Amino acid sequence: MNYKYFLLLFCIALLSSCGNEYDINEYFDLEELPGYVAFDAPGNSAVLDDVMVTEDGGTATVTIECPTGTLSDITVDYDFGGDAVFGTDFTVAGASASGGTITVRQKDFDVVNRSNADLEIELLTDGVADGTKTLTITLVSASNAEGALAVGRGGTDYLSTATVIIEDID
Ligand SMILES: [Ca+2]
Repeated sequence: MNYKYFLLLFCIALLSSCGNEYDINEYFDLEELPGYVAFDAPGNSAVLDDVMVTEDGGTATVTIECPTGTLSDITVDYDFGGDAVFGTDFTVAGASASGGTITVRQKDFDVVNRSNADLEIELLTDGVADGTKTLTITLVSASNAEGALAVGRGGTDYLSTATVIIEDID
């Protein structure tokens, strides 16, 4: 017998000992990351700067993202707040005075692979000197085919509200 034979036996014994007895859960506390949707802030900031626009500025855009990724499209409900009036100071396609719904599609990725959707706010001029108006958009709920997702970063209040300041031009 030569040593290669023993080496081979040794390797087989070693490999078979690896088997399925190794249970990763004994070594790591594995927990599924809770999914959430939140407004996208530049960089990794947890604070979203107010979006400053004038009433003749055309369109303001805020982005809603799902950094945790999603296996199916996410339906996101949002509410409007502030003293900006829907239909007078701004409008959003498909929305009503209280708010609306936007879909974060599973297949729409940005460069860092986060599913995201742009919410476009059309600004309206009114020909009236009515001062600066504030519009807040607050994420209320989100769900995909797998179930409910949290809103705000990691389910907190961070990045759950976007504020648009609409300056008067009259
Ligand atoms: Ca005005």
